[in-house]
Amino acid sequence: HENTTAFKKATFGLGCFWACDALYGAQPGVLRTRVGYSGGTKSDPVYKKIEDHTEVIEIDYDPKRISYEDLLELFWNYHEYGLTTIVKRQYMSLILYHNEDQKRVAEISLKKEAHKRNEKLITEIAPAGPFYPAEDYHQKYRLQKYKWVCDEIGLTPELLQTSHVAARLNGYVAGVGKEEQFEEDVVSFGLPKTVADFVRNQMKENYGGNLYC
Ligand code: MHO
Repeated sequence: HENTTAFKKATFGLGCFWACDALYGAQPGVLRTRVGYSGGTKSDPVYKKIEDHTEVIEIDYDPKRISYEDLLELFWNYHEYGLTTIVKRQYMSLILYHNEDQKRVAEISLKKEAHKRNEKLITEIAPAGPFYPAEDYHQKYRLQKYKWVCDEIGLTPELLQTSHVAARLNGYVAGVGKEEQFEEDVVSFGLPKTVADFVRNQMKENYGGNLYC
């Protein structure tokens, strides 16, 4: 419940959601992520029939460790298709706010960013409505490429949407996140050596982030 938990929710669309999942998943202060369809009016969209919805990421975050402003900073800087080119609704630039405070911060942030770039940005800001989780195979897509890793640490389809460990590893394998942070996670999560070695190697290979679809 909004008022009884320290965590807050943020919902963004900034292109293919596989990339968003990896970008946000490994940020300190992010508890969990899941990808899905939102922002439209039709019921029960699916990947093959997304209707008027957009691919979005839903983030549960600890506002004491990462602010909404920080999340927006990442948002502005990681649009695969940029902020000025109109793309289909599936990949549109979209901020879905969960309360008036997020709305206000997002509007200010958009103005600032447009001013900084000296361009009109296509980003839309709207209230968050129903969120439809995407099919299992889209969740933690980067990590699921390595099925043996998911099996090794017991990631069920449900955990792919709820697990903090899954969110972080999905970011790490795409090259997001710092090495020191990863080494701390290896210890605190008790990652098996095979998994830790593999992820460490992926981080090196994708150093700096290999996000896009
Ligand atoms: N070009 C990507 C898009 C995937 S995405 C989840 C593909 O391989 O289908 O929209």
